[in-house]
Amino acid sequence: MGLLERFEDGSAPLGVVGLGYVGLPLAVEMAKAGHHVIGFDISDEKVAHVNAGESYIPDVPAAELAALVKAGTIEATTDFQRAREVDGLVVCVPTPLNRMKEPDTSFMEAAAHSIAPYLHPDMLVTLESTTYPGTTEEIIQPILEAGGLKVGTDLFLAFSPERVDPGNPVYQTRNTPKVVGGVTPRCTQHAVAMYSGFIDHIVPVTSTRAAEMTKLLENIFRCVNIALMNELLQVSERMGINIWEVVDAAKTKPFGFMPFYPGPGLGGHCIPIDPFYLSWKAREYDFHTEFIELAGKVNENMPYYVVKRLMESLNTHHKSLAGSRVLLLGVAYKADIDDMRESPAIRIAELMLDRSAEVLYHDPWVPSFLVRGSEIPHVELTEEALAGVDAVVVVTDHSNVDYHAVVRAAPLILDTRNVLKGFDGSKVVRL
Ligand code: SAJ
Repeated sequence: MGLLERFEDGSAPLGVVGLGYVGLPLAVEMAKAGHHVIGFDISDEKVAHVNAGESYIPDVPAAELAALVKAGTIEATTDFQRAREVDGLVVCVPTPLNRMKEPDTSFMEAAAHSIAPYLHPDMLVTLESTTYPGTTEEIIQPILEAGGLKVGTDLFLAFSPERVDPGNPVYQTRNTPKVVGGVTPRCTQHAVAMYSGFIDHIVPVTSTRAAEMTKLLENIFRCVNIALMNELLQVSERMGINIWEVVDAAKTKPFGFMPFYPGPGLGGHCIPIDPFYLSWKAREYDFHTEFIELAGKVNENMPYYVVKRLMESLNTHHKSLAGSRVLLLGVAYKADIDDMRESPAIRIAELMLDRSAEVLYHDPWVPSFLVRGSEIPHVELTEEALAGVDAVVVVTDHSNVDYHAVVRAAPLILDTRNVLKGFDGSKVVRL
């Protein structure tokens, strides 16, 4: 039976390289559809957790994983030689930026080198890591073909961007449409056949580059629009206009508008990073993606703007930032999650420390907040603690916080998220 048929009837053993917030949910969906799944990771700890049926990804219920492991449909290993046992292999490894804000493709390359020796004829490999157009064919394909297999004839290769939104209560791996683009039409055909077995809606495009660019468009769209709101926030503040009221009014337009909101800066492992994958590659084509660069500049400036507004607010209380005790309320990169990656709270804390403020924090999701290697003291939101600071800065608007208590007890609150909408009065300052 051919590979297409083995994908379609679920008999094809599948593999996932990288058992993180993308890879583990994907492996579970593959197994729930009946495929035998081998999860590959370089982390002994992750492999041990999976084989013990212990989920370390909130979107993967432990009971579900344990049942699949017990049934023998999912197993994990650090032994990449076992890649020879699968017919389809999906690579889901990180694509960060290096210190120079340039793409770091080392994780993808390492994954490709780890599996290349064990590829066999009639096999599909797909890459899901967010990256610049050209990565699949310029970097991954040569590594996979080094052993003599030829993409498009005896090996199939495609790109399919991950669209995992951790914690999203509506959209998970199975019901989020999946874009796939192959090196050749037959590669696309095989990728569509594999993903169709465990994802409801597949969206084929004509090339790997189109698929790579699709993901970048999705996230650059957010980055640029957030930067636009951060710029409009600043001009509105100068004009004495409440931008939050304006956005709420604008979003009553039932067509042709999508609300974004200003904030303290851009956090997370996608939005602040993905755009720079494109702007870096564009230079190879003598093209400067000025929108992206400008958006990056505006967003990167927001922590400085927040500290400026804090200093101005303290001044109205005849206080200087130097020597003040400031409580950061909510430090995760967005509400109701525990992820600190690229959180603007980190930069805000650094800037405050540089200006000799005493920094404290409270975040029900984040038990430890390290800034330049030092622990920022965590305080409980007691009336005494709130009355004992000179200012509170709401950096992230977690829902499980008693904002009424904060407004009652704190002498001054700078709200960077408009979570105190409706709380008026001199001590609440809206960004
Ligand atoms: N932010 C704003 N203003 C906004 C929206 C977000 O300042 O109007 C800030 C957030 O506080 C955060 C950063 O931008 O610091 C990124 O927020 P995000 O809402 O874009 O959330 P992410 O980073 O978790 O983005 C992910 C992305 N998902 C994938 O890449 C698969 C993104 O494409 C999703 O659209 C987004 O989740 C989502 O909608 O939740």
